[in-house]
Amino acid sequence: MKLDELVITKAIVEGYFKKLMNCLELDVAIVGGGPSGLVAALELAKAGKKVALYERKLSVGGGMWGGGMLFNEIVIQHEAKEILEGVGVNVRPYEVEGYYTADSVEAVSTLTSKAVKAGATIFNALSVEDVVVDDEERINGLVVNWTAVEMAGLHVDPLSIHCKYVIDATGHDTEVVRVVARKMPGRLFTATGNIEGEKFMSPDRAEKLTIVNTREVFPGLYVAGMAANATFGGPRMGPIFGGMLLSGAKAAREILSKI
Ligand code: 48H
Ligand code: FE2
Repeated sequence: MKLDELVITKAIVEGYFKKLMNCLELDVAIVGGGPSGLVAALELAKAGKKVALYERKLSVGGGMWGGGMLFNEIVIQHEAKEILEGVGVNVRPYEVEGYYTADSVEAVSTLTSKAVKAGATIFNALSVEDVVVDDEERINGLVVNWTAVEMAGLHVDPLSIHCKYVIDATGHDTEVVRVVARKMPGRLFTATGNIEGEKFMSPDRAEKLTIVNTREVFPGLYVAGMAANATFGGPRMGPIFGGMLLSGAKAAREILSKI
């Protein structure tokens, strides 16, 4: 066959346009495609909800690709084993009981593939820069722009989407919550009403607190993963990823109980 560059161009533009139009009104919008965001997307899509995930970078996976200090292995604890095994990741028991390891590239790629096949739409290279708030001051949408626009520092206005719930899964920087805290100071469901900030490394406490801290932080906005600890003042845990996976699953479960 003779290939035609205009057919190729039209196929791409039309395909993307359909995805975009189909995702203007969502059940759940997830910001950040690290381990917590990917698991949340997977679980919500499996439950039949309309879910899209927005990721600033070209690739999803966040901090999981590099394992610990670029050694591309992750550690997970017993409680999270089922999440990775459930999607078919090879999880290997370590010699100390309760600890498991997995290849980080296999974990990211498999979770991503399963989330997409379950029906989640992933928009990469898009950055979330703000939220939409309704008349009752409940978050009901996101404001998004191309990452390329953000990086170039261009003054280009963004576009918006609507959703019933937002999950901030943006990691250490807890970016969506940060916008809300800046625009509505003192209104978060934290002890001070503001972002408490991440604390020093303490894996055992951190992993447990990640789950406790996975909750609604402002009407319509949940936090998951590292963003949950940064928002509610939990410690960091280093390269153990069970808490991130379990947190994404909890955020999905809690939202599913409401919609
Ligand atoms: C679109 C955005 C935006 C934005 C950020 O950091 P992540 O991997 O997030 P988690 O919480 O799922 O996992 C945390 C884990 O990777 C980690 O760092 C751990 C366990 N650390 C322990 C320690 O002690 O350090 O992924 C967040 C993703 C990234 O891909 C960002 O690019 C993306 O969110 N992101 N996407 N719009 N405004 N902000
Ligand atoms: Fe980290």
